Amino acid sequence: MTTAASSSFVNIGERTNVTGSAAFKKLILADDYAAAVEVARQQVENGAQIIDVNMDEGLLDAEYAMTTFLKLIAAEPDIARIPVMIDSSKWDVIEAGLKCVPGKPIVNSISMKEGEEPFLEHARKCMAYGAAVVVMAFDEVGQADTKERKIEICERAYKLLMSIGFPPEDIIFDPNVFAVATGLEEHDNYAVDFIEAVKEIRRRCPHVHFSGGLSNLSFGFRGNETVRRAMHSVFLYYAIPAGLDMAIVNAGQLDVYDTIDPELRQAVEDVVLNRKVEGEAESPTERLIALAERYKGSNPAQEKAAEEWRGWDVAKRLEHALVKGIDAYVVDDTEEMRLLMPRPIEVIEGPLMDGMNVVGDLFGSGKMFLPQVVKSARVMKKAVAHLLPFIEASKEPGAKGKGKVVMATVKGDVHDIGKNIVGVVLQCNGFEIVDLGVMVPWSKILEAANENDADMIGLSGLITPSLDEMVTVAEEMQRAGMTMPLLIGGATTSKVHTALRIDPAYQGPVLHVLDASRAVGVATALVSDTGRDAYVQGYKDDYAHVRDVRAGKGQSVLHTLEEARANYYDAYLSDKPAPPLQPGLHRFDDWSLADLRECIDWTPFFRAWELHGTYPSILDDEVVGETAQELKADADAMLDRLIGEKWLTARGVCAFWPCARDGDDVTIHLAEEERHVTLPFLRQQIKKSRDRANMCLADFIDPAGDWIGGFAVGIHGIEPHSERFRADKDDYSDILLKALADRFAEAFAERLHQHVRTTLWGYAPGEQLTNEALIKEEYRGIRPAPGYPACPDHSLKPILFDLLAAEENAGLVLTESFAMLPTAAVSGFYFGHPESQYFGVARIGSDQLEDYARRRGVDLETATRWLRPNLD
Ligand code: B12
Repeated sequence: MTTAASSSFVNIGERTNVTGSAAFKKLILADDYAAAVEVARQQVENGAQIIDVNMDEGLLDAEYAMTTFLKLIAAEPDIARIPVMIDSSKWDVIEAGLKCVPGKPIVNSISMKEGEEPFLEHARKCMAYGAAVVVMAFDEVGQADTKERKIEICERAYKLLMSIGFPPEDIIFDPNVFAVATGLEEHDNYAVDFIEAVKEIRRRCPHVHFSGGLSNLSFGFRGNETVRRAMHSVFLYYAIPAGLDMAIVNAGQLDVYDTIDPELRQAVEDVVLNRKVEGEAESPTERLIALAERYKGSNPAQEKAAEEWRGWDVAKRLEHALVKGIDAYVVDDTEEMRLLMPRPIEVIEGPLMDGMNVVGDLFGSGKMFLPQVVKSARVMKKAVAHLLPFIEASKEPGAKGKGKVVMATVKGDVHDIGKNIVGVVLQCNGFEIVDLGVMVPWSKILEAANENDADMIGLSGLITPSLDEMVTVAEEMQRAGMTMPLLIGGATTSKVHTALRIDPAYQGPVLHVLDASRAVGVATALVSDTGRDAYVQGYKDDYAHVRDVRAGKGQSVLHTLEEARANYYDAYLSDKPAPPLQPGLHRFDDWSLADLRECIDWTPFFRAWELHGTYPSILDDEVVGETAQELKADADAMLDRLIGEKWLTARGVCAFWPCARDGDDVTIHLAEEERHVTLPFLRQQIKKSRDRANMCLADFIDPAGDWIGGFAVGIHGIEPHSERFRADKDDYSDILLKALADRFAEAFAERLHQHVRTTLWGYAPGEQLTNEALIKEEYRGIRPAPGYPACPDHSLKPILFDLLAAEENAGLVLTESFAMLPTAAVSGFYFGHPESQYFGVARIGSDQLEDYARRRGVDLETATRWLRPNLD
């Protein structure tokens, strides 16, 4: 930038952040700290003047990762010369980090989100460590969006900090950079609000500094780098003179203000400064959106390459189409190739397989990502479909694959995204897949494996009851004297469960496979003539080792149920929510999909496609960013269509009931029906360190009388579209649609909960949260779902469904394993007490098992089956 003020402006390096950089996360997860230190070094070499370190990732011991990394960079003089920003949403991690930074650290961040006391307690600790702090403009009500709220919160925080003697020069306010030009008028003034608030806060709060996350601003223009860069530069051009003195930014992604195309610069300035031109019909946002089209993908080199490949020879064109996932010309090219080859089968075995081998190699070496591979599969399938009639007509045997895999989601379970992804990836690598679909009983799986002379069986399952069903399949394979390998996959499956329960049930090879990328290596090894036995033995040994370790390892120590109950969570019951404003049952037959689109949590969507990172920063990630942008663009295009053409219907129901806690049960009183319904909950029994309670959801309910709610939502209508895509050999669109339906289900649950808090139950009428805050669940009350860790027993669903008449009111049904149909569905309970929180029940003792069986009125065997995951 060319501005006088920019010389004192501080860039905060953002690449040593596991939530923002997939590459860094990969290194940390792989324990490759030496390479991770190099990332920090590169940041410094590229001009970062502070480096932000964040280790908030579910799979990591964040405290360990933070301290290990900080100690390592402290030992590198060229890195240690610049300050470190310890970035975490968990105070324990921040504090652990503070202990290992030799120089002056910066804590990112503290806020008044949970009130003044925790805020001041954290501030005092930072002061004791001599740390500077980033103070977010966030209070008990929510994140500040207007100029007034930003000023009010920052001034209040400043006064509080001054009252404890906090050095003002160690305060860095982050008044929240939000997206502008989103199409919503209320967002138009966000940048002006930020800039003006900074000016005013600087006046009212002497000596403080200001920071902000720049990429949020241009969020609406994801995928359009030119416009995003221009927006960042223009924003800084005005915000720096106002007082912004640092920002989390990729310095390489800023343009020099004077070199921005003047027409674009003018349009961006009008947006950033919210300058409406008198007499102009178009708003600044509309003008920028129209102009932005011109810069979309405006990469001259790419455009030239796009034309060039059509001139290559046909084998090369086929390879290119496969690698790039372009299906526009594949039938013509395949036909051209067929005419050149003596036999149609050779087109598959020759150029098409060669192209897919390139795809397989690129995927295997991490240079291609799952969405691209699934697109490649679509191209391959279309080419093969074109050739099949010719192959059949010539009465030749089909192409010889690497091996045949029978795949199925087990009985009672309805999820198939994971299975379908694995199937596609294996097909791309030359395997033939016999896909039996979902809810497949063991007998059908065994039958299909025998009939097709399969090389292996692959089982998938998402919810814990499926784990038992997998054991049944293994037992039946053993009984039938089969020897073929059994692959196990799906969200709740694990190496430990496979070792403890499935492997012992079957003498043939049993292999737990974590994800689609690994499935190829495993399947290939299983069909190899040479390495197979040693490979399988490796797994058998590994599982035996897991069993030995388990046997030798003392289990976590449990309280007796009585002791655990005595250590219950003592919620302050006077704070219980008032009775609902609109009690009774509420039915929603067609919730607006456009509304739900607004509150989609995109991070799990990317994870489903094996693109790891947090949305929206994943779009800018240096490794997967481009793929993520393409995937998001495809998702947006499908959303436009499916909303415009009304493919899906969001149906839901919720209700509130008077109730009381009775031990670990919550008893619902249905006065009109003159009956009681009992909701039995489970209590944590593991002995805790410090004075932590042994929680049970019933603890958040008043024995003297209270209220509880329930809900069930589902997304209907996917089938005809899914079938259409499959008939068109388009797995990519099929998986995309299913993943979007899941996002809608989750968004519906979130949106309905919000409606409940603000309106129906109405205990939080003034709640105003951004979508980000909603996703982070920064609200009062919880909605635990049967199957989630606080409420792990899926068998509560029939009770909930009965209370809600969920089939009649929302068209939802349960399978024998308590999975819900349609698949994209969520159900759960509402707890409104301000202290209600999520937790994991974890392992329970046999005393609680017996007690639970008694409370449910079932025999011990049934209760054991329901609670098995909490008994091991
Ligand atoms: C997204 C999600 C959903 C989506 C739908 C998921 C779907 N269609 O698969 C929605 C919002 C609809 C949903 C609903 C529910 N969910 Co949910 N959900 C998740 C979440 C966050 C991610 C799952 C996912 O989509 N992963 C991406 C896909 C691609 O991965 P995948 O299926 O695991 O497949 C990969 C691998 O496992 C492997 N693989 C899979 N199959 C196979 C097969 C073979 C042969 C091989 C080799 C490999 C392989 O390769 C795949 C690709 O890499 C998980 C938590 C988590 N982090 O896993 C909870 C989770 C799975 N859900 C859970 C629960 C409880 C539910 C509900 C029952 C809650 C409720 N009461 O409403 C419902 C059930 C819905 C129903 N219809 O019955 C629990 C299950 C635990 C349990 N105790 O059973 C989890 C683990 C959350 C938790 N921590 O408690 N959920």
